Amino acid sequence: MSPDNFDLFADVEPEQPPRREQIGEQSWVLRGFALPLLDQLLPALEAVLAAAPFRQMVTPGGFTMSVALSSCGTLGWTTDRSGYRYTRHDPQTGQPWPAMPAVFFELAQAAAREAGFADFVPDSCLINRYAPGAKMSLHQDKDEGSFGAPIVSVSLGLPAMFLFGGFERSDKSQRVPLLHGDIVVWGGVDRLRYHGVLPIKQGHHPKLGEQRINFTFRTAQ
Ligand code: MD3
Ligand code: FE
Repeated sequence: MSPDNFDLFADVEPEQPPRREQIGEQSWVLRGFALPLLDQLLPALEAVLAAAPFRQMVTPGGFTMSVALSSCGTLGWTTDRSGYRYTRHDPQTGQPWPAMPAVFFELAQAAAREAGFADFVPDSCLINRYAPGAKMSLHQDKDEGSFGAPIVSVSLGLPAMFLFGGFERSDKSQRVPLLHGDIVVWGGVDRLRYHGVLPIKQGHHPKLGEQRINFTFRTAQ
């Protein structure tokens, strides 16, 4: 009997699943990457929301989005009957969007680096709030001034099924479950792929309650 036969686990899965999953040529899921900073992220989020509360916005087509939005950073994404755009001021308060908390910026930059994008400098963080039933239909993100920078997305609270499509709306999409603390980084050739979120299922998250919150960091300008 060779010593190899004593390696009982030679052909089974390792105990820990890979922490970094590739979902596209230049797209990565970093499982649990936000968890070490959670106790700093949540108070910073509360402070942003005190100045710029969640609100539901209307699309150019006249539909009220099921997802409620806020923003921080120099530029915030907004929509109304006249179109989608980035603004320097919160249209609801007339005030500049709250500054991006340093811990948000550091986390987004570290995640981008982990996925191979050095020196990501986001100037915008869109904050999406999904109650159970809320969804985001397949779309492309193309309101940004340049597509050279990646996008970093942080998932908190209730789980979501993310849809990662192709370059045409009709292309088949892959389903990627996103859990509390997961970060996804998209860039390069994947930057203009269609994507969306299936309706969030009812549930209770011990830290976030009955909601999913997603931060989307972008270089908008
Ligand atoms: C994939 N938000 O706000 S994460 C959005 O979970 C948005 O709230 C979703 O799509 C959410 O626009 C998905 C972000 C995301 C952003 C840009 C992408 C995923 C992307 C660009 C290309 C491919
Ligand atoms: Fe998007």
